[in-house]
Amino acid sequence: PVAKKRSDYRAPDFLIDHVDMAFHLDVTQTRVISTSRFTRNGQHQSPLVLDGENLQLISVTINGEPVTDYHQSDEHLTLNINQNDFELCIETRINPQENKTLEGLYFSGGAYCTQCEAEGFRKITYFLDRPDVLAKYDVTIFADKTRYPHMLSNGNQIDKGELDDGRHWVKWQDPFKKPSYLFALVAGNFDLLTDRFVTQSGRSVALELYVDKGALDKGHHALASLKKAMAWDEQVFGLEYDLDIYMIVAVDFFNMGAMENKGLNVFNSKFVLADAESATDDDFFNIEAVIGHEYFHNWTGNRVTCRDWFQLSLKEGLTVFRDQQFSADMSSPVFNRIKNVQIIREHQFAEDASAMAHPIRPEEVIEMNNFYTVTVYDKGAEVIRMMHTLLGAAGFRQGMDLYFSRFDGQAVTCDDFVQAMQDATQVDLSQFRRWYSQSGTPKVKVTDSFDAKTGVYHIDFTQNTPPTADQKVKQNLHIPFKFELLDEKGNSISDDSVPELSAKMIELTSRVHRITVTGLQAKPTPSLLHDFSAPIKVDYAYSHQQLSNIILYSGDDFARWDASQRLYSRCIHNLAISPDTPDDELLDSMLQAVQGIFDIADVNPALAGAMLSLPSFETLSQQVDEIQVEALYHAQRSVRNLIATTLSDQWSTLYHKQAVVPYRYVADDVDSRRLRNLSLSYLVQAGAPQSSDILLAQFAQADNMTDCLGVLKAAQFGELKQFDQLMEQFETRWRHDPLVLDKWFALHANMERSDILVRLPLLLSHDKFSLDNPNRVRSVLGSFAFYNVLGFHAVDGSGYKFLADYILKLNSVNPQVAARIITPLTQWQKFDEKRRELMRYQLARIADCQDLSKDLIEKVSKSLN
Ligand code: DPP
Ligand code: ZN
Repeated sequence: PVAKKRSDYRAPDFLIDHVDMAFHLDVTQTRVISTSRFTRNGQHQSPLVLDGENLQLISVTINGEPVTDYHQSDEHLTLNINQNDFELCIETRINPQENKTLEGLYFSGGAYCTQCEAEGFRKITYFLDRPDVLAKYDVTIFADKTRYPHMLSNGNQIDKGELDDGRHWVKWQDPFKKPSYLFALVAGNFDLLTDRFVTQSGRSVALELYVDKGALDKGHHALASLKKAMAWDEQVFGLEYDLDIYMIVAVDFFNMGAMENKGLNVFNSKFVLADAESATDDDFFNIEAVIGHEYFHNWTGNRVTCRDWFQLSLKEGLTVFRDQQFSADMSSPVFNRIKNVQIIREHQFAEDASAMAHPIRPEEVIEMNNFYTVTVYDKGAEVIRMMHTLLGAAGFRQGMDLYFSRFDGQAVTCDDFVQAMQDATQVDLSQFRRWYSQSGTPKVKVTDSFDAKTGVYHIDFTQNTPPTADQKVKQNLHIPFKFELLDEKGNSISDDSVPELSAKMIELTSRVHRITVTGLQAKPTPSLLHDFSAPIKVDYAYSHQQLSNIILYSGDDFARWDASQRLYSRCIHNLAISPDTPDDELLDSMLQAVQGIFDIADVNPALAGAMLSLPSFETLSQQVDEIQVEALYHAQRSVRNLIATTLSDQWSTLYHKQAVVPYRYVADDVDSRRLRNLSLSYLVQAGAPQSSDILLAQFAQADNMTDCLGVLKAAQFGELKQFDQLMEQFETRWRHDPLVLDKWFALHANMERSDILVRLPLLLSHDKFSLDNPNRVRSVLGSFAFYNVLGFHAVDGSGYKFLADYILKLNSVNPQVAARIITPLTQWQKFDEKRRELMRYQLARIADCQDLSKDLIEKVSKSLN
């Protein structure tokens, strides 16, 4: 396969302004008749080249006349046409039941549904399947009335009827022009939850949530979240919903989280269904976030869409930023910010360090599905956030308003977005644009010096972006860097003659930036990168004491958390390097800091919950040049053990302080449950007296999944003998609930036990395991490969081989999911030589496979380069 390049963009040769589609649904033989009005775009004689894959072509007519002069290949249908305006009617046949890729039209648990982003529409009919061809759609669906009472598509239902043979039909019309990737069709027999939302201008919108039969009670949180999102977008961005109906359908078989099809979102049921018993606080949180995300796409994605797929971050980075702001407003801002940053540090930095490194606007793509990445999404959101920081909330809003007034109804580029931000505010973003074209994790090295005699303090910020696999030469970036200087009492130092100090922000643009402050009594403590104001790494040689000061006194809660993480990281890396000669002074100051955090728990439980958690193995990995797996893993455990045992009384107090109240998903209770389960896990790890009684009591009494899963995780991590028995009980109780069973599978796959590679095959032969179901695959193989450190990285390579074996099986079932779970193998660069070789060996094995999907070819070949 050949890569497409961003620089090769050409406007389409033809445009389509209207499509009329008829679907005669049949499990193996669905007929699709699409009639489109085409116009030639510009002066040229080029043929019409339509995209299409896995389609059985039945007939083609132009302006009602049958056509036989066409050329068909695996990916295209080419027609020589003289007319400039014409109507093309194409009938194709497709097989939804055989479609395990879950792209195009497929079957999920007895219902038909579609997934067209990025390039799935071409598996439904021959079309100009590219986001810059915007058309109006009329869609008529025919199917058996008893089995498929609900038949949905985008827009408004305008007609319906019945046929003599037991089938019925429904006609939908979408008044908005849209690209084919936003097309959706669903047919099935669902339970339906309805509600209304009245917009700020007084229009009443019908809200409809379609779920599996019997799951109605689990839909309320999703629907409430939708209403919150609709109100929030009006308040914060002045954006109102534009159709009379908004539908969401939950399905069990879905490659992604959810899809923002115009007026008809299709969701992975994981991001819809929740009740106290079966869903955790995190599930409730994620549902609200994803419902918000897809809703916000209605403006940032649907009304203004992408010109080509290289511009994906135009809609995704912006919409992730919007959903992050929404979540922050709905719960704890600092906790949310920490979550966002953890994703960047665990996964995005790892992507930058791998062969898959790419800028948020990629330059070259073989399979577009491979670019729905943490870089495009999450770093993309950080880039939007930096603009928000540079322009201020009001300036950002002006930029958004201009963006919509300029581009509503169009397919545009990232440059268009930045230009609107710049034109609305007159802030010069020319250097800032490099964030779109430059890949990699920038580093800012901070050094300082203080002259006690003169009271003069210099602090230098030096930026540098190390080369990445895709790009050797890097330029200086425009980096908003928030910070403050603390005096020895912990007060923020102000000095009107130093504008960066008053603004608490430096805009780094050149390689080195120096600030000088005079008249100081003592060397200050720089508290750096407040609120993670840029997606970068910061290097400064903090003393232990300085870190403790920041934890206690910084005005920025994010910085306080970050300092706690630095202190833990330092202890862990130290111990990993010299396990036999621990730095007692360092460990003492860390333990003292933790003592202090217990006090924070009373006033800011959300912050304390985050501060009492150690950095993950993935985060720690990004802090070193070469990962020493066992040493790092055991050092992390030892430090945790030290905190658990030394402070076991405090953990016990913290545990018992958390009142057990009937489950509600509200911020205070969520924070309290987090502290309770964190304490439980430390108590169990310390083997504290009564800890297993406490644990068993919590398991027996919990009225909610958060506390129940808290027990299982603590028992798993603490390697309690009761673990297996609890898991058995859990399985018996939840076998019928696929989403809960996924948690059970994941807990097994995460177990750091020497016999994990004996247990995994048992899991995969479990009667509820299926390679066809992406959630199940992710919960077993994904959890193992991403999070089972010792198992996956077993020195004999057995973990790598195990993953590779399953990737090869998955290749022919669902390439998109296969290409996602291969990610940990592609990140071999930072491991020791032996592991690098073993990982590359498995990649080479995969590369040798016949019939490898484009998705895997792209990732494997890049990784082996
Ligand atoms: N459904 C995916 C998302 O919303 C792709 N658009 O991010
Ligand atoms: Zn999205």
